[in-house]
This record gives sequence, structure tokens and C-alpha cells, in this order.
Amino acid sequence: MLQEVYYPKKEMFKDPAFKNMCEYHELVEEFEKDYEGTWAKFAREKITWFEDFKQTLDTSNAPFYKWFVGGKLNVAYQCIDRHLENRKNKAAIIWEGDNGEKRIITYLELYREVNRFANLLKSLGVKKGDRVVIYMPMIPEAAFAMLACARIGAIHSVVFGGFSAEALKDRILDAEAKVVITADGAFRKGSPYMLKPTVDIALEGVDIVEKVIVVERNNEDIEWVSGRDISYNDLIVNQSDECPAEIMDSEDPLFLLYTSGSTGKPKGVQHAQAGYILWAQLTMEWVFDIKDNDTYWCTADIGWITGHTYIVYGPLAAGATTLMFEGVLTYPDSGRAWKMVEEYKVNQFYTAPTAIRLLNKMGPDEPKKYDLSSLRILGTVGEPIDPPAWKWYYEVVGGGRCSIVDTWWQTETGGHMITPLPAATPVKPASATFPLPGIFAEIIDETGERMPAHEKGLLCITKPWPSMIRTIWGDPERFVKSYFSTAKKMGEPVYFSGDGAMYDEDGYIWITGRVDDVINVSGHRLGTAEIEAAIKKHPLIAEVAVVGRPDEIKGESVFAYVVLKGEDTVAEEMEIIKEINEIVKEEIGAIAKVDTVAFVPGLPKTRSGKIMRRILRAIAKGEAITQDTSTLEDPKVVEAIIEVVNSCI
Ligand code: 6R9
Repeated sequence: MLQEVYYPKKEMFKDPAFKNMCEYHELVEEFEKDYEGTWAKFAREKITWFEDFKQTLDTSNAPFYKWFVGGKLNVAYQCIDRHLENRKNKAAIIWEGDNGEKRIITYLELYREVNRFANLLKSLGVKKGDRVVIYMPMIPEAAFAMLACARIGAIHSVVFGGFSAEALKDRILDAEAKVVITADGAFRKGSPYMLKPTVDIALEGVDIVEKVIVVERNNEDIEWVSGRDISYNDLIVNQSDECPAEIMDSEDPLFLLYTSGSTGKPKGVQHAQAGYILWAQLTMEWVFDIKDNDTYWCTADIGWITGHTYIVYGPLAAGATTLMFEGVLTYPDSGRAWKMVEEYKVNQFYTAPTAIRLLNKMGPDEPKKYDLSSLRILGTVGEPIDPPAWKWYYEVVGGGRCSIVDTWWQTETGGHMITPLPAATPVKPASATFPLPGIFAEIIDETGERMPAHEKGLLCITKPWPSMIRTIWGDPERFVKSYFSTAKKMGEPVYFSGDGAMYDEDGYIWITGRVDDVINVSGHRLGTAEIEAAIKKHPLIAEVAVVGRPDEIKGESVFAYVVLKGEDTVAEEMEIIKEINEIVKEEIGAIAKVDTVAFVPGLPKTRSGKIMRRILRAIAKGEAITQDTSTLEDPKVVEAIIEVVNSCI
């Protein structure tokens, strides 16, 4: 098949990090020849060290790798203080509220805000190494809170504001958080919504949390628990705006971020200081070609890794102006995003395929009504993008001028891994193209053999990299089992991402999606095991299996096969579906909503009692069953399931 190739428009880039593929290959080779030396060079060039590191990479306790050993730094200093000399009056954060309200925070103001917040945390007894949970809307105080933790060496764990009280509680308990930072609520689509009441429920029966700091954003009535809850607005004014940056070791934990795995509870992915901030900053320069006068906008939520690395840490480490948005891209109409691009003259716009598909569907011609000529780079992240969405993004939003960077990476990788370089890489729509220099991403089989073109294999990273996950908080065994037990290269365990991928004849990488029991709904990672555990709480349900099903807008939707304990009627089924979704909303949050429920007589199981999920996935996708079903305990159950599914679609 002849594939279209799109070449970067060179005139769009003045002084990019990589002008062409030769420069890319040169750096790739430099890393191949001297892996540690090249990383050390970038680390010394990009990070303002308080004390130089002594060893670049320590592999003595693999896969618990250590980077830039012995180095001393502070990530908040890297993101703020070091810019004051040349950029104190530059906008660090431009914030727009749901209702169009605006706030511009310069680097000097950010310095003061973060210092005050850091002093507030200190006054509450928060020390280096303590965990602080941040459950916040998209307001500047959320970024201040993250940076304040970094400044004093506390480990933050941001929990997405859409998670339920139950999900929040699990994360607070797992991290053993001392303080929770939240807001009364915020605004969405013109109306206030609440967060604090969810924190109150989450903290019922929890005694480890000493203080709850509440930022008053929407000024709705909330309950104040005396002795525990304090008003940020009242106390912040009395804090000194000077707070020395704690001297941190390269390998001290910077933050935890919980993400779904294929089994059990969410995992607290632990990132370290130096390696993470180095890669966050470098990828801003390489992939987003960030320049001093740019306005950069990433539409993610700070509750996800994209918000961490590409709204807060990366842009600020690079001294850039980052736009932060409280609202919804389609409110008050489907032109909102483009109106903001026009208004702030946004140069880099970074969003998820699900948002692109929705914006395309709701307002295909809307971008044409605005002046989008400032745009230079369009980014996508979170899930595979389909060629029609890619082309609309390229032609209609980017006017055929802009480079699209389809960035593949994960919570665990800290920053971009496989992506085009905007001024260099010839792009094939919907391919993430090639690994970044320094990143040894390869598609291999379990033994480390490189897969031939057009054959699906395991997407692995075969050398450690600075911004990699360090461990799963409190569960090092699970870390090894989850990431370093599937594939080996030259006999050594390598990092397996959980994704499948394929090379084409030109070596381009095509991500085919998760090969484990993780599904991707609107770019959000959900573990089917977590959803199943929630649904099982329903008293009438005997068994349940959850899989993903292709969805036009969301990429995938949640599909549940449910076996009831007794007989039922259609009316009862309708009621049960409603109840299932209430439970899921309570246990996880509305993002895990079950879109389709198939009431089936049984699940396909092997004789040893294992559910054959591959069969269930194929049925949900409407694919033919290629597996041998004769080994099933009851092969007839498959036909019965297909019949039910056909009737409920
Ligand atoms: C950054 C982020 C990670 C999973 C990952 C993969 C999917 C992310 C992608 C992509 C195809 C891309 N994914 N980017 N799939 N093309 N450009 O999303 O982190 O929430 O941890 O999700 O998302 O399946 O394994 P996270």
C-alpha cells in the first residue's frame, strides 16, 4: 500500500533542535557510541546543579536504576528561580477560567506564590519526603501546590478531580498522605461543581491526614472540619514570599502518580528529581521547538502525567509560557479552543485524539472562523490517532503548514519516547514514527528478537532512561513484575510498556494499543480489573468480565459481560445497568462509565477456570473468533454470548 508522507514545512522553524534527519541520526549514533557520556553532557548543560553528580548511571541494582548519582538540585529552582535573571517579567502561566476570566502570572509572581505556598506547607509541619495529595481543579494554585511541594522536597500525588471519594481514599491511604490540598470546587460549562465534599467523604475514618488546605475558588458553601481544614485564602497572605529551596538528591522521589495496571489496584508510579526534569525540559525543546516568545498550550488535566510534564514541569523548566485552562474545549461552543488559540496567539497546541475527534464532529469548519496562523506545532497524545482525525487536524486546524507530533509515551516513561521531530521527521499520518535520540524503544519478541516489518510485537525500551519510573510506591516487587518480567534482551530483563506495535517497511513505528487488560477510554487509562471489582459489588451479579470496544469518539468504550445470579426480566436488566453505573461512579468515577452491558448465561473459561478474555474482546469488537474454543469448559457458551451481543448492539 502506498502511504502518504508529509514533510515538515522548513520555513515554519527558525532554529529547531533538529533541522533534518541527518542531525537526528547523528545524535542517535552519539548515544549508541557513548550512552552515559551523552546523557551526562545534556544533564550538565540543562540542569542548574547545586552540586555536580558523580556517576551518570548506576545499574548495580537493576532494574532499580539510578541516574546522576550524587547530584544535588531542586526542581522548583530549575523551573523558577534560575529564570528570574532574564525572565522575571515574562508570563510563566497564562490562565483562562471557564467563564473567560484571565490571569497572567509572571515568573517573579510564580516565585512568590510558590514560596508562600511552600512556607504554608512548612508551617503545617510538612517536611522533605512527606506525601501531599493534591485534588484540585485546573486553577493556577494547583501548579503552585505541585511546585511548593517540589521546593520543600515533599512528594506530591495529584489525584484527578474526576475520581470518586473511594478512588481518592485508596490513593491517600496507599501514599500515606499527611496533607490534602483541594478547592471548594470550580466551574465547568458555566456552572459550579464541587470537590471538597468528595474529600470529606474520602477522609471518613482516615486518621493519617492531619490537614486539608482548601483553596476557595467558587465560593460555594462547604463544611469546614475544625482543627483539620484550613482556608488557603486566609492563610496565604501571611506567609513570607521567600523560602529556600531544599537541596535534593537526584534520586529523591519527586512525585507519585497513580495509574491503572492490568491487575489489582492502581499503581503509585514513582518519579525521581533530576532525570525527570531533564527529560521534561529537553523534550519541550526537541519536540515542541519551544522558543522564548512562544505561547504553548496543552489541554490535559494536571491529574494526568501529560499535565504534570507538559503543563507544569516541562514548560516551566524550559522558561516558557504555559497556558492553563479551567474549562471545556467545546463550551460555550465548539469554537472555544480556536478562539483561545487566536486570542493568545498559541504556537504549540497539544491535545488528545478523543478531543480532536469531538471537535471535528461538533464543528468541522469552526477552525476556519478564527485566525490560527500563530500555530506551528500540533501535538497529540494518549491513544492512537486515526488517519481521518489526523488529516482534519493537519489540514483544517494546521492549515497544512503545521507539523503534527504524535507523541507516544506513558505515565511510567515521564516524557515523550516515540514521536516525530517537528522540523525534521517525514511523517506518515497515525504513526508515532521513531524513538527520540537516547531512547532505545524497540519492537521485539519475548526473547529480544527484533520483529520483522508488519508483524506485531512487544513495545519495549531496552536501555534505562533518565525519566523512567523508579518503582511502584511501597511495592518494589510489583514494579519488577509489571515492567521487567515479560521480555528479555541478551538475557537481561527489559522494560515492557504493555503496548503492542509494528514496524513498517521503512522502520516507522505503528502503535497498535495495549496488549494487556488495560483499556483506553478518551485517552484515560482504565484497568478492566478495577472496573470488574466495582461491578462485582452489585448483589445480583455472579460474574463479570470487562473489555474495551471500539468507539468513534472515545477510542474505546467500556463493555461489560455480566452473569446474573438468578433469572431476570428486561425491566430488571435496565435497572441493573443503572445500578452498575452508580457503583462504578462511586468506586472509580464517571470516566469509567459502562457503555454496554451484555447479560450472558456464562463466561468462556478454560478447564482450569481462567476466563478467555481474548474471545470476549473479539466478540465486543465484532471480530471473528480465531482461537480454538474446543479447550473451553463449555464451548457452546461462546455462541450464546455472540447471540446476546448481536441483539444488544
Ligand atoms: C501520556 C499518556 C499510556 C498509554 C500507552 C498507550 C497510550 C499514549 C499514545 C498512545 C498510541 C500515542 N498512548 N500515547 N497510543 N499513540 N501517541 O497517555 O500516559 O495515561 O499512562 O497512558 O496510552 O497505550 O501505553 P498514560
